[in-house]
Amino acid sequence: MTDASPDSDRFQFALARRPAPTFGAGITTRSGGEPPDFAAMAAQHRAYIEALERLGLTPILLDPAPDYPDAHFVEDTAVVTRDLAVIARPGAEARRGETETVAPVLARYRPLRYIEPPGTLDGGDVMMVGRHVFIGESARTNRAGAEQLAAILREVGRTASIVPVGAGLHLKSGVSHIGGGLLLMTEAFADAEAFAGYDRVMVPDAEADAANALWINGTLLMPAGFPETRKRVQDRGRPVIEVEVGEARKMDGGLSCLSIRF
Ligand code: CIR
Repeated sequence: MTDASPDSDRFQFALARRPAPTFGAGITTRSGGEPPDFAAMAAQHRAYIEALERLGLTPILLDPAPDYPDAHFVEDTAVVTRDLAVIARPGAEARRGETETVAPVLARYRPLRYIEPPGTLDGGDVMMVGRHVFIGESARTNRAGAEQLAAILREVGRTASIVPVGAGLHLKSGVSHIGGGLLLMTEAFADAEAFAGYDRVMVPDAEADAANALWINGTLLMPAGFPETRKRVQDRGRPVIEVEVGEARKMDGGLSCLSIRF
């Protein structure tokens, strides 16, 4: 197990992007059920930003990008640490242009580095636990992208390891750090070698979407509607705030995807 000091847990800013009315044209593996509803998405996004503000974060809001219907899932476009911002190279080609409006904004806060071809990397695959960074090798993040990020992070004194993501879109679709080295995870990651030795809270199969949660300044921001998971994390002493992200879930997104905390 690696150092789980709270280094990665105190945040000042949240970079986010208002959703565009085209959001329902984004990439999704879900089918059937209620179609995406823009008014509901906009309201849920507003409530999400308000929750981040309640947790002490100052929002930095980007304009909607109607030509990129997934662009409000801004987490995938960059990885930000105390020392630098790494502009990602999203694995879905249709999303690559999203970084162009993110980079100049992050450049005001951090020196920039870039993931270069043939590397691909989505921020949703990057989970920080203290000074250690887990990088998911997934359908979106390839080995070259993961290795580039690991090398950049090593330059600024972090350690990194690459974790195969066999289930779900991104690493953080199935596992989240919820403070003090405690991980919240689905059964799909229960036997992952990378997490052996880490204390964990298991998410029941029926609540798998609850695994994407955000530990922010001493409070766990959780998606609404997962009572068993909520109880399990509260039993481990984590204060919880819930927000409704049902519209983002229709598009394979969750809580973490909607912002970059730094
Ligand atoms: C996509 O497929 O790229 C978007 N519809 C969802 C991205 C979710 N992002 C995340 O989990 N970090």
